[in-house]
Amino acid sequence: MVKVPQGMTLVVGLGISGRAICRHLQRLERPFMVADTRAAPPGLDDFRAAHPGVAVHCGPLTELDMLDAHEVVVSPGVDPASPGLDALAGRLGESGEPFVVGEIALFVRAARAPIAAITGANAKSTVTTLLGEMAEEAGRRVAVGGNLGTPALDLLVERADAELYVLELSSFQLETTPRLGAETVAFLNLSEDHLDRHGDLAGYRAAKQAIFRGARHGVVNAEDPATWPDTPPPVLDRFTTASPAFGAAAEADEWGIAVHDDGSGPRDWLMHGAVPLMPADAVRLPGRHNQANALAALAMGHRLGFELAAMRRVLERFPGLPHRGELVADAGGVRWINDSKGTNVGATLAAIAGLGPTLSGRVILLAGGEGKGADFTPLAAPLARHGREAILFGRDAERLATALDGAVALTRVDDLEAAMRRAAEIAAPGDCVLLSPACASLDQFPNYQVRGEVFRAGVARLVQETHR
Ligand code: UMA
Ligand code: ADP
Repeated sequence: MVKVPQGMTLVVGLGISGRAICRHLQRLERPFMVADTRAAPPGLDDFRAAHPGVAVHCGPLTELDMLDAHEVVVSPGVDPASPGLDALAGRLGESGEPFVVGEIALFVRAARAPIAAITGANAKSTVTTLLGEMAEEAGRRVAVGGNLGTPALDLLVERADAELYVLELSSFQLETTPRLGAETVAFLNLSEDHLDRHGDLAGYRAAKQAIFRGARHGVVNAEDPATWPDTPPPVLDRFTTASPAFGAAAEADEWGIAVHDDGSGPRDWLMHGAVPLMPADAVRLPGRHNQANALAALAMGHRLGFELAAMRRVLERFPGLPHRGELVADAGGVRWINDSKGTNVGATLAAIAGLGPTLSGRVILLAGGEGKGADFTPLAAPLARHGREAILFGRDAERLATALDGAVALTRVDDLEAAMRRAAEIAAPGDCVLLSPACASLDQFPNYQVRGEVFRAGVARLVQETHR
């Protein structure tokens, strides 16, 4: 048994978040040591060089006696219920907070500017980026990060002059944050993801509900009751892709989409209650699901006092993030779309339902990988309506095939490259080849970005071959 010395903070995980936690503790001049469950975590030598004299334990956490530690700060990828940590559940530290916390708990203690935080199963990065750009366009000194980009604790030094923090927060980060106390938060949507960690959808939802703790303003999805708070903040707004309720009919301020005529003819507009904001088709991001994302960002930006004109300019120009519904090629009448970030069923559903109705042909779906225990059957109905074929690869190809059996033609292949070759053979003009795997990539790729890049490179090759 290795004893964590009296009063020392234990940092668990030597990844991006763990290293940011170590840098923060070093700045605070707090003594700490580090544990990683792997025998030889990558980058260990670099870490030792950056933190000489800091003890590092590699191997099972059950080999550590943590009881005399000051507190334990876990990386998001580390389950607080895992062996070695499970016995500490419910125990309080010297500060009165839980003994086991995460990076965001340390961030909340140190941050000196208001926080705007975004969670959901999908669209977090898109809404976080939109709100960050809106803040900049409105002239605010803003720091953007969290689960996306720069770790939250590094923002404290990289943007020490920030007057606003915009954070994307995952369920893993929220689960270990006792009280966020944000100025404004959004819970965008909920669908199955990370069930291998949270057990079931109720467990996943409960972790995300932590975003509302101490919040002064919240934004939720009127069409997705799972996002509604168990304990509502003082002010709550809702967004919907239908007409927003307003006046006496509204339970909360609603942001939605309704037909409006500004003199140039009736068309769909984004609305704040009865107030028209901008034509829906002026939002550069494609599809109804992205208009919902725009409304969530507008509701948060309004609360933060950004002027509408600045927020509109951002929505009119923002082209989207890579690997999220990204048009890679339009060749021979066939569109090739990279939605490699579609790592769960909810995201793939949104992609098929958003794209399907816009096509003269049909969707050829490339899907598969690590399904994280999800139920794939919700994909059957939209594929029956819009699909030409689903080409399946990766570890959970068989489970996908069982769920989609009878809904759409199915082909099983070994990997993404083979899936793309098959798609090129069967695609007809008007079709869309959509990589939206509904699965994590880790069985065959280092991450979803590499999967998306393999797709991009493969499309470029296929397009060149067919036009030679
Ligand atoms: N580790 C252990 N034991 C474990 C699990 C992990 O020792 O049981 C160690 C690993 O060996 C590794 C380190 O901890 O050395 C990795 O930690 P981590 O998995 O927590 O990942 P980080 O590199 O610290 O990155 C994390 C987030 N990753 C996860 O939540 C899985 C990053 O989000 C985030 O950007 C970063 O902190 C900074 O906040 C990525 C992600 O995939 C983008 N997030 C998930 C998602 O978006 O779906 C939630
Ligand atoms: P996150 O950070 O939550 O993973 P991203 O903005 O990176 O979110 O998008 C992830 C996936 O969700 C992409 O595949 C994208 O096409 C899809 N998506 C975007 N908007 C929505 C929405 N409103 N509902 C469901 N899925 C969406």
